[in-house]
Amino acid sequence: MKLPRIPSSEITPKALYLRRREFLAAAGAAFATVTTRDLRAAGLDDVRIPLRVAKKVATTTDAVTPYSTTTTYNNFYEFGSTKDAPSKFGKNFKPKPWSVAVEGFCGKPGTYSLEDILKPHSIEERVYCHRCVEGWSIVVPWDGFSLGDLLKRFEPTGDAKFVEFLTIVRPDEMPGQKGRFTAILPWPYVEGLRIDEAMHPLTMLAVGLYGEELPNQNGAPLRLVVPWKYGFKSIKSIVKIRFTNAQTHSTWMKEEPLYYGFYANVNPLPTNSTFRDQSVERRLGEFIMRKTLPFNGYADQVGSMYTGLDLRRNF
Ligand SMILES: Nc1nc2c(c(=O)[nH]1)N[C@H]1C(S)=C(S)[C@@H](COP(=O)(O)O)O[C@H]1N2
Ligand SMILES: [Mo]
Repeated sequence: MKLPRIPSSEITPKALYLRRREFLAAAGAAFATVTTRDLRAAGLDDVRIPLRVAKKVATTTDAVTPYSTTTTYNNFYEFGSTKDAPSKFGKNFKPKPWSVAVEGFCGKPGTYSLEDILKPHSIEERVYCHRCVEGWSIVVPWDGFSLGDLLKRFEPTGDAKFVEFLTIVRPDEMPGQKGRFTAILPWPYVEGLRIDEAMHPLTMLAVGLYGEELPNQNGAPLRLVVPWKYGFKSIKSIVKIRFTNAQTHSTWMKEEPLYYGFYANVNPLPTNSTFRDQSVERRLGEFIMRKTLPFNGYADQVGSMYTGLDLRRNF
């Protein structure tokens, strides 16, 4: 596993260091060879592995949401449909080893290991507000890199008008995917972006949060973060990237087409789809509702991509 990281002995908080030592004593293993996977397999599922973050980018002055909230209040239906299901039932999921298949209109299709994908990119931390269509929001320091920089490496052709992303299907590790009656969505979870949205410098692929590797419940080992769109566009545990010439028919569009559209830009104005009020939101941990900002506060950077598009109809 070659995620860029500082040797854990140098920076690991003492409690974790001691727990690892216990584990190692029991396993009789050499310290340097222990991976997150080994630790999780040993039942130390609360281990938090630091990432080497090259650069921190301040994108908001809003207070950061506590780590404990971000990692226990989740939507990840593959593990169940309640907010605590992903952190409770995601523990057996194995995010490594991992590879991503790249398909469609590009010069370099193929299957890439996570290590291949990460190699040339340095990890930046960007604090982005994350707004769910359900009306809550959180402020998260995401660690990752520009999606556009990665996509360029695959040499998309002129026919690549959209980029599609698919989540892994692993019913044995994902209880929400198991069984006729409990499989709550059509799997795999699929999302898409227009190519210019995908190439926009604010769009990132996250491999961590709060300076640490992504926990399973937040989409390990690789998830999308699109700060001006509703949370559901930010697909987790990505195993496939496809360059297409047609707009993606995403999971939530299939599930509730009158409510979820392809664009799903954070849009406090009424749309043709608004069954619920999108004009306000509750920051988790706060009591007073906040006004939702157009494009989640990133209108200056991204608004021009939508000029001429009727966002009332294209919700
Ligand atoms: N594969 C997959 N990705 C997903 C989801 C999901 O159910 N499955 N839920 C989405 C929704 S609705 C939201 S709000 C965000 C939540 O991300 P978080 O739990 O890291 O805050 O993930 C999105 N990505
Ligand atoms: Mo969401």
